[in-house]
Amino acid sequence: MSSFFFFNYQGINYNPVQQNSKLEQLATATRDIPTEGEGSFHRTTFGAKADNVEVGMKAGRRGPYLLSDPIMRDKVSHFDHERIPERVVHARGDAAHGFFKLHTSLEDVTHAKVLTDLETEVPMFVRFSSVLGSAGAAETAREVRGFASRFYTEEGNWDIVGNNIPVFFIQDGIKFPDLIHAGKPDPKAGLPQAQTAHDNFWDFISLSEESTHMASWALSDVTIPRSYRMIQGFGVNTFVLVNGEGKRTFVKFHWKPHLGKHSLCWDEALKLGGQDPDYLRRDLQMFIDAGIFPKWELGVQLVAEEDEDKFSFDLLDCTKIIPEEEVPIKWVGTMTLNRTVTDQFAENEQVAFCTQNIVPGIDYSDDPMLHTRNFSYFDTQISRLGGINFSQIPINQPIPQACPFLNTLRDGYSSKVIPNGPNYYPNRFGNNPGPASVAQGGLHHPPYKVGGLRQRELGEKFYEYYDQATLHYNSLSDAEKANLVYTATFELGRCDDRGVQERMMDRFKHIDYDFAKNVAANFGIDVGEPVRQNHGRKTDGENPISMLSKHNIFKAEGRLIAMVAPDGFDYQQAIAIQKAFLALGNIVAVIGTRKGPTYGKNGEQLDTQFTFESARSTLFDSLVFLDGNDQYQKTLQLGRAKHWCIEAYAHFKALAVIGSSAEWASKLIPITNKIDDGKSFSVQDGVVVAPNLTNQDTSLFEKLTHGAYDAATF
Ligand code: HDD
Repeated sequence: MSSFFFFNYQGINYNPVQQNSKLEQLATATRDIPTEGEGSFHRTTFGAKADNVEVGMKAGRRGPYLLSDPIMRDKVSHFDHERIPERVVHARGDAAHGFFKLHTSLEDVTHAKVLTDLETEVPMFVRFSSVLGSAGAAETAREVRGFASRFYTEEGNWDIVGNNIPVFFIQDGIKFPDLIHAGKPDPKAGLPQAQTAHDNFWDFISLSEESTHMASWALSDVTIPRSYRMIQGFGVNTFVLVNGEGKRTFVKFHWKPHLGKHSLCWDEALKLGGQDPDYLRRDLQMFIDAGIFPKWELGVQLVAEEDEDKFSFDLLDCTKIIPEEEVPIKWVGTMTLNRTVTDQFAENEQVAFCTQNIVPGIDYSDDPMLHTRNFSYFDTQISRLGGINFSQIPINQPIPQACPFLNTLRDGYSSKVIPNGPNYYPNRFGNNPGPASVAQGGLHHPPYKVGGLRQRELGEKFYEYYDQATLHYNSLSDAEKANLVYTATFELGRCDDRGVQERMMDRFKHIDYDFAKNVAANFGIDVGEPVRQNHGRKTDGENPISMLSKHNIFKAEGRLIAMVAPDGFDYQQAIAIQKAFLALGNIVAVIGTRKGPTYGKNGEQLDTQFTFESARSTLFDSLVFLDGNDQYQKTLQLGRAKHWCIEAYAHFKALAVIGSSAEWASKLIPITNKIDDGKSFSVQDGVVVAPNLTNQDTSLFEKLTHGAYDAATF
């Protein structure tokens, strides 16, 4: 068990993961470092055992260093070259292994095995990331999130390199360098880090009408996710599926988290940035290593080739979604992440996702972003990973049993294979690595009509920028709309250029007049008259478009629970609650006044993982204040303990206050500790209040945990 997490999990055993073909291949590249015995000597990179790795060779005991010392040179020189360029975007990320299991075949629209074979578990590697921050940036900064997934299929590697937002800022990838330059730190000042809250970024957005829709997402709560286990993923670009007859069908890919989508409060995100800059990485690893595996459903939206033009927007324009009410999502399979990486550099850093990586049965559409991306991802790896042979790095190799090395591509920096066979085709040797027909499983690009004048242009429908921005705004809940105003006020409040602010208010006016007025009021800007009377489609009723709405599912599952148990707590109750939460698939941390033992009211002992000082309420999804004796209650009078309760309540956490803690809490937060006669507990404003709870029946605690989560749903 690694010690990099907050604590060792109580009651949950590390769940060893089944092997799969990709993990087997990675195992052959893994070098275990023996801890003792003959093999534990340090060897130089040329294989010799070093006689000393702590003191170098000198001319005389106190004399100058000798350059002839091979051990020092080997060690220091390797160290000098340890760093490689970080990704130009998405530098900060975390990754995990897993597998995909299809449950609904798409055989009518594709012959890709991964989308038609219901039996095979396909190995996967997924990397979550933030976009602008450098490799060490705080993870709770407000950022768009990357969701890059690789399927190691028997027909080759297939990558969906997506984000947690279904659209993008720009329509043509040729603008990407400008977008990113505007978002990254200013070249003179070198700041700010991992933020869009500055003049350059909003300057670019305010001058790029097409960005308006994505800006409405970037300002929404999805940019401060609670966990990578709780984000959606979108392929963003339109791809094409191809069936055995060569028929083409447009497709958008979706990932939906089983745990629901869940965001932090802004105040939490700000605090966590300091309290635990690795919050999301730690969360992902902690839960996977605890055997509580995150899962996502893969969904597709399919549009027949002949229906391409029936929409008010262009299917090739990645600043637009296909609304679900027009094309429902078909859910076809489940991805489970069940193993963390062995080495961050070898796997997380060296994985080279490329949008161009497709398998037979999948093809590209003419989305202009996709085409530039197909160029860029491959291109960037050549400098980032030191040459053209990056596909030979273990994490990037296709599964060797199914996809053996067989081509005439040769040489280049750091080739890791010894090719034994002809290096040209066709050849006279009879072992030609030749092309495969469709029947033999070859990549198939069926013909379709392209044409027109050569020009630097976009499709006509690309030039409508606002309808879907309004659609997105309309589908937000009232709380989300209010947050949008706060966020826009924060982001533009960090801009000093009045022109930038004024232009953004104009953009906002195209999204929604009231929204623009509410933000503009915080800047003393008069937004004037509405721009359009009937702008954008409205959604009827309660968020009918699930892709857009937040769908906050608070479940007592996959959560981190703080159980407050300083000396004098009710031990029986603590154990029952802990069991109930663990059985539902949560991790429970014990909070006391000292790290180490904490003692129940009858002297029973539990180990704490945190004290009120070593953590804050922000780290947890839910807090339980137990019943306890006078000593326990005395501890709760500490300012810090009260702060935990008040802060958690302010952040809309699911809380439970039991026995004597109910009265204590009723003086801190707006709840009453009186409940109806005959009731075990009441749920008030997301807080389970149980002043008379003596029953240690586990099922009651299970109900209690659910009660708090049900009540916290808004
Ligand atoms: Fe990109 C990385 C997602 C447009 C150029 N991008 C990168 C990653 C994700 C995305 C998730 C991280 C991959 C990883 O974890 O290693 N990018 C997107 C999405 C886009 C998008 C959803 C819009 C549809 N990107 C985009 C354009 C370009 C790039 C238009 C260039 C023209 N992106 C890159 C890159 C990166 C990258 C420079 C940096 C590191 C890498 O590729 O491997 O090539």
